[in-house]
Amino acid sequence: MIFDEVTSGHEIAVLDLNGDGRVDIVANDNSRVSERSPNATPGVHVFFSPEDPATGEWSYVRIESEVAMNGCVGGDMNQDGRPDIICSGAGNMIKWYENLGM
Ligand SMILES: [Ca+2]
Ligand SMILES: [Ca+2]
Repeated sequence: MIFDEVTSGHEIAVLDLNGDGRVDIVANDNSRVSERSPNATPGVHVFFSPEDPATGEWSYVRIESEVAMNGCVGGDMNQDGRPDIICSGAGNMIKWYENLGM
């Protein structure tokens, strides 16, 4: 298991976000924080693959925590050589997360 704290996982995209040759994982979470689920984790969770994805430690960053997201795809929107993430989510929203490198 890579992670077990996605409240309501919806779709997954895989692409190499940090350019190290290993595909990384973008996981959507379309849960909503409410009285009944105060610990929901809506948004977009990103996992960077370690050298050995089976035994290594994945690094994790949550790039969206405000709104529920349903699906993401990768694509280099601004042609800077780094793949960006485009997601659709709650509130009729389509959002572009620019990959600023790391
Ligand atoms: Ca990678
Ligand atoms: Ca880009």
